[in-house]
Amino acid sequence: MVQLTKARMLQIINCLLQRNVARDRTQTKYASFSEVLQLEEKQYTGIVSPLQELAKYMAPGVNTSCFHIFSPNQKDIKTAEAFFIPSQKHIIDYFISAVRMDHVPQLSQPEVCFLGRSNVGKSSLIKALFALAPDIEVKVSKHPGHTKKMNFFKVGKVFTMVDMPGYGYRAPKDFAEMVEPYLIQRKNLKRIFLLVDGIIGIQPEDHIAIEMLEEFGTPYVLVLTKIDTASKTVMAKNVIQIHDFIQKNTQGCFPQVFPVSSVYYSGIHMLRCFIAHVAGSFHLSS
Ligand SMILES: Nc1nc2c(ncn2[C@@H]2O[C@H](COP(=O)(O)OP(=O)(O)OP(=O)(O)O)[C@@H](O)[C@H]2O)c(=O)[nH]1
Ligand SMILES: [Mg+2]
Repeated sequence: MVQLTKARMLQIINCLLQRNVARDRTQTKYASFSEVLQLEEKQYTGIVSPLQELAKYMAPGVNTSCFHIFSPNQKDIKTAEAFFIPSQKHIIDYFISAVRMDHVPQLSQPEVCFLGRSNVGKSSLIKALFALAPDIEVKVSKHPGHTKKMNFFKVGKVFTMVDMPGYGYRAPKDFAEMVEPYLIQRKNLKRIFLLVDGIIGIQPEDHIAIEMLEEFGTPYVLVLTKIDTASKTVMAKNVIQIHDFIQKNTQGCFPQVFPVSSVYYSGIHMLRCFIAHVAGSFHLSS
């Protein structure tokens, strides 16, 4: 196991957990799972399992059973992380961009895609998931409507991840013509990750997207983004409301949400493990 110096440990803690320090995102450091394992329990939980961290801010008696549906152990998380580390034999790279389904080559490897309102944090999330492959360029912008095409990234021969253009404000005009055929026809699409802003919750445009996914029948999962921008109490309330919504109104949605911060990498190790799992890359040992 990698031994951390005290200075490096402090740097990780500062970068990942302090919300009140002036932020210089270019200097936020990613901590590998081996490094996170050496942090104190509270810090470990905050980074690896934001849901469990938020459970502490909920009233006694709130049903948190759906927080443990996907509950990998440390060995599983470590195994999943290895898929996101590039090597000569396991090349992780941008593959192709497409604006039409017929521009996308058929691939046999499983695929997952990231969908959501413009500016919700799709590209940032993919960039954070690829933190161990820093040569990959994933373009992020503070201006909504930045990603205009479906951008495919190959994770070796194991699976592919697709960054979608956003819907809603400043969406590409041909969003529906581009994205709907992909969602309906793509045979190797294993899971849709629908990103919802963790602070403002499910918006009217997201309800339309959820209705559409329910109709298409492809399994999907909600990822709550930007959790670093609100207090834990606000996030805890939102998580309860969203779980309640999923339980009452959806069939195809995974009953557990994945809260993430792409700035502080909270929830990223867990989400990698879920992606590798739904792509069929490995079986959980737990
Ligand atoms: N604080 C914080 N900001 C974030 C996070 N994720 C993304 N952002 C910011 O949100 C803005 C939009 O991020 P993008 O990743 O480009 O959003 P997108 O969903 O890909 O947007 P489109 O391509 O326009 O659909 C950028 O300014 C990001 O820095 C996060 O976890 N925390
Ligand atoms: Mg984008």
